[in-house]
Amino acid sequence: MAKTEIVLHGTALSGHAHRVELLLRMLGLAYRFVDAPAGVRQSEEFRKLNPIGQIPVIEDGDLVLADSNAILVYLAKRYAPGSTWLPEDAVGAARVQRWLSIAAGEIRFGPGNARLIAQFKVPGDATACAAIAGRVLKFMDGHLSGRNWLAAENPTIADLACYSYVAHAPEGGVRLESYPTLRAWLARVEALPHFKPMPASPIPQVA
Ligand SMILES: N[C@@H](CCC(=O)N[C@@H](CS)C(=O)NCC(=O)O)C(=O)O
Repeated sequence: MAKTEIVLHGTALSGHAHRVELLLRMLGLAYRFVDAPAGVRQSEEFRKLNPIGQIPVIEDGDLVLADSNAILVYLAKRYAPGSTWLPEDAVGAARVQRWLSIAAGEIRFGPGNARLIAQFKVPGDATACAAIAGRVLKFMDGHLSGRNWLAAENPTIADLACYSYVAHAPEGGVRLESYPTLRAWLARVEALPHFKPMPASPIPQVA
């Protein structure tokens, strides 16, 4: 267990921070959430934690670590070594890594950015994001056919990394109705012990 309370810098509506909070909770680790909205992220103090100004960042004793997927890997290896959250064997680890890359790639630039454009007025090409979202969600729906989890027979950090921006895709105008297998997987993640939802964003896009 953690010797000290882990500090998580994030915001309530950041899916990148949400995935970290999910693993902290599921591993039963003591943590303190520190809100870091845009104004804070631009401060000199925050830039000492992460020079590129992004959340999430964790502080764990002397360690300062940024990047949601890097943090998931760290927490799993540091606090749950040998557990099923992150397999040790070559193929198992590579399967998880593949989905961490999809979370940071197609999911972020598809449903993730579609939500940023719709909810937070971040400039971007909503049509291009919707196209990326459609491709990756269709792929995930097919991949999950006959499987319960993305990368293994059990939940791994891959499922947590991919969950938040897929679950909140409708907030970016990306519908999930045509992906029943994907929606069943979302429900399985939500049924995991200690799951906590990310709050809904304020502007409805899809009824
Ligand atoms: N690769 C990073 C991306 C994190 C990210 O994009 N965070 C957003 C909030 S969800 C952020 O801090 N944006 C502010 C910025 O990029 O300046 C990760 O996985 O943690």
